[in-house]
Amino acid sequence: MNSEVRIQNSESNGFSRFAQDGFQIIHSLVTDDECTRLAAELTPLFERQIKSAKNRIGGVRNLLRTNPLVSTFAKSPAITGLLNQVAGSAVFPVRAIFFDKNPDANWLVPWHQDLAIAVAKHIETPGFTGWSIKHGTIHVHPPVEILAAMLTLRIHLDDCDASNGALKVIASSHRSGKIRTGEISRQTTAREPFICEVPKGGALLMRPLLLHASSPAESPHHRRVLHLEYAAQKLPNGLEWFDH
Ligand SMILES: O=C(O)CCC(=O)C(=O)O
Repeated sequence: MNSEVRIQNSESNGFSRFAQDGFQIIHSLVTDDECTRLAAELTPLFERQIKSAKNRIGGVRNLLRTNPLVSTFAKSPAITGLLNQVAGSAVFPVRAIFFDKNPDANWLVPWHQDLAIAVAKHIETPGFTGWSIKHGTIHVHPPVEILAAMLTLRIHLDDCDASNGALKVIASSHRSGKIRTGEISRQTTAREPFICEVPKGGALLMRPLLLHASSPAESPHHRRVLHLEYAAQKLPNGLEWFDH
């Protein structure tokens, strides 16, 4: 793999690069107070999950449904207003997950795209494939148009740098649509990843189709992220987003 380099991609030029690159770092989005409130609410949930899951590390899921603070935050005009502007249409939150990479939960995630959405019911529908149940919730791979219109906003509640398990991405890879496995390894060896260093209170805005991965932290301390996914359209054929 090529060595990882840091290139500039910040909101200093507005969101003009977002369509091309499929991601953008927003250096300051959430106040210190909001970070503290979210961290105080969500960290104990993650710790409880780790204790009960015994080594099975995953985020705390379904937070739009179970946590009023997250739900209110995800729907706040400050956040949706920004995302509507980037999307060019009204978006709404459909999934919220809390991740805390730390000494007890120091995972790696291989290169992938986020292809699955959570839905309320299994209704066979043309273009919807790969039905599964994850963490008790029905998931399916929707047609590429639905994924391409979605936005993911990852809000950082701690400073995150390259040594701290930052997400790495392949710029513009979202423009290839759904990428086959062999093509994923071709793109990730041929291209230099961008390491998404994000300060506390900042956020990474990205398309779910963007190739991304993360390494374990080298000097692990908390790397808390509230991961919010937004959709731009209703689902067809009576299907419904699980968390809308
Ligand atoms: O937060 C991470 O380290 C990885 C999360 C991720 O890859 C995902 O949500 O798809």
